[in-house]
Amino acid sequence: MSERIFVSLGSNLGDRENNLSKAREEIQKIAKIIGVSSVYETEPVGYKEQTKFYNQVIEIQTSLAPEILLEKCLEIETRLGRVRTIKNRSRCIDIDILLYGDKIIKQHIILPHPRMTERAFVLIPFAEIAKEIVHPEKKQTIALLLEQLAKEKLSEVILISNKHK
Ligand code: PH2
Ligand code: MG
Ligand code: MG
Repeated sequence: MSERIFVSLGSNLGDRENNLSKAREEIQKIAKIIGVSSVYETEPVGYKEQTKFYNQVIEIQTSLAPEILLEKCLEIETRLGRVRTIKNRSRCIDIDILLYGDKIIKQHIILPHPRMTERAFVLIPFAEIAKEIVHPEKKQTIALLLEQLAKEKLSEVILISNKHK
C-alpha cells in the first residue's frame, strides 16, 4: 500500500479559484490526484489585514520522497507567480504538505504540518475527503481533531464551490 499523502492549497491574491485550479494542473504532472475537497473561502489566520483565502485539501499519490515533493511544490509556487518576501503576506498560491503517510520528520521539511491541527481552513476540507485518517503524532482522527476546534474558528470557513474542478 502506498502512503496516503495530503496537501493543502491556499490563495488570497489574484483569481483565487483559478490559482487553485492551476496548482492542481501542475501537481498532476508530478503526482496522481486521487481526492479533491470543495473550495472554501476562509478568514486569514495570523495576519488579518489581507484578502480572504480560498483553501482546499487534495490527496495525492507519488513515488517522490517528501523532500523532493516539497521542492517540486515550491517550484510550482514560483512558476505560478509566487514571490516570497514578508512571511504571511498575500500569495497567489501556497502549497503545503500536510501528511505523508505516518511519517514524522523534523528537518528541513516538518511533517506532519506543524499548524494543521489548529486550522479550520485545513481540517474542514481535510475531513471532507478523509476524516478517518489518524494524525501520526496526535493519534486522533481528522474528524476528532476538527470536533475539538473552537466553534468560532469554524464560522471563519465558508463553502464556496463543491464543483471540485
Ligand atoms: N495560510 C497561512 C496563514 N494564514 N489563513 C487562511 N485562511 N488560509 C491560509 O491558507 C493561510 C492563512 C500561511 O501559509
Ligand atoms: Mg501555508
Ligand atoms: Mg507554504
